[in-house]
Amino acid sequence: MSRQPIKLYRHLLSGHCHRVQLLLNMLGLEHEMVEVDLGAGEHKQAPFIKLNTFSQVPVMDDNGVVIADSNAILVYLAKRYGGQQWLPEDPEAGAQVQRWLSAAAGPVAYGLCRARLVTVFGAPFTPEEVIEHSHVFLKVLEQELAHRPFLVGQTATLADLANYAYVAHSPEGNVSLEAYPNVRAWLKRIEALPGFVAMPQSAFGLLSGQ
Ligand SMILES: N[C@@H](CCC(=O)N[C@@H](CS)C(=O)NCC(=O)O)C(=O)O
Repeated sequence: MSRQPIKLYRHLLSGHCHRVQLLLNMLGLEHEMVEVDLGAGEHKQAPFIKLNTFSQVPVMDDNGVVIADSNAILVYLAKRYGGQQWLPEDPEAGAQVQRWLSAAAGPVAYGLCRARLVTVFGAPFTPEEVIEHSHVFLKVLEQELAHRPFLVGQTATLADLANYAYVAHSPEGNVSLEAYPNVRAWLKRIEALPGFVAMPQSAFGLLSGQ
């Protein structure tokens, strides 16, 4: 049977989905998007729950290999198609990448992601609280990036792709990047990588008046 393009079940404005799109593009893998209508609750219906019991996008289907969870998908794609660059086998470098995947699933999800969910999707989180969490994370990121161009050394890895979207789009959640020059320079370095594709900007938060 001939190979089909990799399917990515996603929402266009989801940073979790965008990180997978980035890697698919950067690896030059043929793929197609399947838009999931979160607003209409499509992810809570039986056909989608069969793909991901957690009822969340993204989900990837690579010719019958179905993987849910953005970071799990990144790991799968890097190991299957990416060689050493994106997820090094070296125990120390690999652990450093994992540290940043955990940051993307932890402080980024509970801070920057939620701050944007409040403004873009009307989610019921307390703005002051999630904005404060966001700045705690950004301060750490700013310090870490004072020492190297990418999160785990001289070249981009999954660590950078997993953290990119919610940092880049933080103004949409009323989180300014003004005080973080190293972070802004890092975003530009990622945007200059071959295969980079942007997530559409939403005119909310600090961008609403522009
Ligand atoms: N840990 C998951 C989180 C994914 C996630 O939060 N997806 C959101 C969109 S950004 C979603 O599907 N939300 C719908 C819901 O939770 O009801 C991952 O990394 O894929």
